[in-house]
Amino acid sequence: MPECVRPLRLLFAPLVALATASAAPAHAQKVHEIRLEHDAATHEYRFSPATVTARAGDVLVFKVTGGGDHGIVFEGNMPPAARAALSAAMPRRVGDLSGPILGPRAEYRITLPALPAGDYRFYCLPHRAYDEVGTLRIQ
Ligand SMILES: [Cu+2]
Repeated sequence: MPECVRPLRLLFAPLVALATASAAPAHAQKVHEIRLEHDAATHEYRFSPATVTARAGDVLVFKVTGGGDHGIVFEGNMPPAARAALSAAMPRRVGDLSGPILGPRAEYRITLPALPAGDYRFYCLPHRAYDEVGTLRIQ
């Protein structure tokens, strides 16, 4: 290597390393599928899985697989900043922390904002009385 190139390489190597590090996500984005199901035999409505462990940047994909219309509402017992961030991340909201009514085979995606670690409970509005509830666990 020519002598004049070497100092330049020494100068740029840390910069390249820095740029590469900041471009790489801290954690690969994960997609979590949550089905909204109805069991005709037992008359149960449920989220499956009922508990999802996720992190900021992950995507929750709610998929209606049966039981008519569903809708996702998060319970509001969380710090105001978390409440505002989660609400803002919910597309086509009809109210605070309240998603739209989802018809048969509908999908609803939420890309998670940064939230304090803990459990965030949610329920299905039309099937609240049937105990269709779930938990988002933030690590
Ligand atoms: Cu439901």
